[in-house]
Amino acid sequence: MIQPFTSDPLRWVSEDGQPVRDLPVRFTPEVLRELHGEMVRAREFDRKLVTLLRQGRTTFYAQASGMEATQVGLARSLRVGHDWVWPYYRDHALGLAMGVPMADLVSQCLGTNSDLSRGRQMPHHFAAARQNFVSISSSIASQVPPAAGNAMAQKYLGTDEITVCTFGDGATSEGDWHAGMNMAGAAGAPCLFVCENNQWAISTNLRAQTASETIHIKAKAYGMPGYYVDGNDIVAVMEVLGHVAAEVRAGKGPALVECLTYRVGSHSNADADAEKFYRTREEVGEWLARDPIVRVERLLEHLGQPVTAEERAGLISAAHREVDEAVLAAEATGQPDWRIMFEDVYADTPVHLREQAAFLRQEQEGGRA
Ligand SMILES: Cc1ncc(C[n+]2csc(CCOP(=O)(O)OP(=O)(O)O)c2C)c(N)n1
Ligand SMILES: [Mg+2]
Repeated sequence: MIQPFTSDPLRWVSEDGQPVRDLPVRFTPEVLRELHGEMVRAREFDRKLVTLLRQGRTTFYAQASGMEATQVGLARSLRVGHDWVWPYYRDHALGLAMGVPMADLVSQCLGTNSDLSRGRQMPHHFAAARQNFVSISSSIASQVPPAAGNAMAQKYLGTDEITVCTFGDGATSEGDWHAGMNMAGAAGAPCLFVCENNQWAISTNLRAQTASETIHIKAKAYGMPGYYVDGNDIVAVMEVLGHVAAEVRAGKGPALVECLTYRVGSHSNADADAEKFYRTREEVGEWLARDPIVRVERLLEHLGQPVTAEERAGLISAAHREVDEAVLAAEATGQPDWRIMFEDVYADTPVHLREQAAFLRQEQEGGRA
């Protein structure tokens, strides 16, 4: 039974890889291996992108290391390309697991000519039309009201799509979050709100963020169920999100799911190496020991189907190769030139923009820039 408003996070697999409830039959060793592979791919994507950042080949990146079970588990709980996703800036593991092409993701991070947004967005703020994955906004919680509106439209149109809206724990202190939750609740809109509670909003700990004991409890105020799940247990994430997504799809209104997890890396390059000033090494160490990837490995070991060291190394080098190839292909397309600033917005460029373009052309051709 999957109940809302539990005091402890719902869990299927303990930290040492033992099932604490019956393992649902769909989690065969083959499926668990697939999930493990996707989580390793996302983890290695982080590693490679942090390196690219340090090399100055991109200028912004926010790691999701430690949060892979939540994001990959969520990807597996939606109907990709059918449901709509209003994500936040740490959701590349979600995007990759939903089938956003590595080449598109890397191109966006590098802002090359192959980037679908042609370098206009902040790096690491991608969108994917085929996956109904809406362009990421950096403004915390700004995706929540439009996600609620999207879900209201789905209800009025009578589709069987749902909207999924993700955000961090810090986002729940924003006015936009409350406005969006309230509207979705009042309208009975099919919106699945997923809080990726990594317990920190840059340097602000959850305990300083809210006096509520948990995030999911806030759902009560908006007339929707709130679920609490161990976000480092991919089986639990998929069981709970699968169940809740089906309820939302069945017309029972919106729901909030809080996935309790942890970011083991820095918030972004904005606080790289600064995290030692706001959290202890011991705390990070405790959560490293709860690694969601290792948990699946331990479960597979328990099931008598261990992932061998060679297999793991193979997965890591395949992910590195995939990123390297995407980077080289993206960089080969070059950087967009200044003219793109004036393209793709107006069918007929207004006079003030024509004047600005002419001014810039003169600057460029005069060799001053
Ligand atoms: C409206 C707004 N205020 C402040 C910021 C600066 N800022 C960027 S990320 C962040 C923390 C968000 O934390 P959380 O929602 O928990 O997500 P996490 O980064 O932990 O995944 C803040 C305050 C912002 N981007 N937008
Ligand atoms: Mg957070």
